[in-house]
Amino acid sequence: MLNDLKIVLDSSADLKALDGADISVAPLKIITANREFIDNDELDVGEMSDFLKGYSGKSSTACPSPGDWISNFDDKKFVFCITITSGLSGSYNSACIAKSDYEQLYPGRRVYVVDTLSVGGEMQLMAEKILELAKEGMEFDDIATAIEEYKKHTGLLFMLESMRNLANNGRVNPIVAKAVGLLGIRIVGKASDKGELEVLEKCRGEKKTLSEIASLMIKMGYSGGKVRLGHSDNDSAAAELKKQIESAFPKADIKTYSCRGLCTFYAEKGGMILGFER
Ligand code: X90
Repeated sequence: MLNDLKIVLDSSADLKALDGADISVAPLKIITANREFIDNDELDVGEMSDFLKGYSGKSSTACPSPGDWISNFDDKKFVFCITITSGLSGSYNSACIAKSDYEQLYPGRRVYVVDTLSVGGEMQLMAEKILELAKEGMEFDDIATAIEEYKKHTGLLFMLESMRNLANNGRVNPIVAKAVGLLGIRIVGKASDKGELEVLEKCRGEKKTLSEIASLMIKMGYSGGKVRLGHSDNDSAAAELKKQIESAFPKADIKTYSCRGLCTFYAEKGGMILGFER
């Protein structure tokens, strides 16, 4: 199984490598009037942010095409696609088309598409789980079943200081977004059961916001498992939150990282996105 296995994530997962697994990334794109950024290894995320800071025109994003997905399948017999929530993007749809094309073209090969109903770190947890089960020798169909079960035991919280790009691209209610920008408040939210953005709290100071996130995690069922914590140019907040979680759960497996292009575009400067087990 392991030798025949490919895990393909779209770039909203913020993953570049996974020890012991053959993974690839299908990039999303960030599009402006005069420049297009492909969210792959070549993208300089800092340079993109600087450009966007000085850019006031229209900007949007685009999900990978079915062809973008298939080109990452690498002729492998067993492929798992891990997509950003179908509630906010067409990526899942593209991956489903890629699956049916690939399976038709190469009888005997199998593709399973996981609609994570989430983004970022929660997607990483699913990739890690697939690898873990494959290493244990589990069969393809059983991994597919197990990952749907695992999905019920993971969650996603985020903190945003601006929702401008989310609102401009119709991914969140513009009235909610405006309040965040105008009042300088931070919002804390979660991925809803349908895989949409749900605002939970509005907070002022960063410190207060971080302890709010920590208590929301526990309320959602976190009890010391894995946390994959991404941030957009906010190393200090990520480190502080990690410290807070560790003080309650000294054995917690927490990794922090910088967001790639797609999440940087939507989470904007200061934003944090964390996936965790519950
Ligand atoms: O297909 C596309 O063009 C991509 C659209 C993606 C839109 C949402 C990205 C969200 C990134 C922001 C906070 C987390 C929200 C989570 C809700 C499930 C991160």
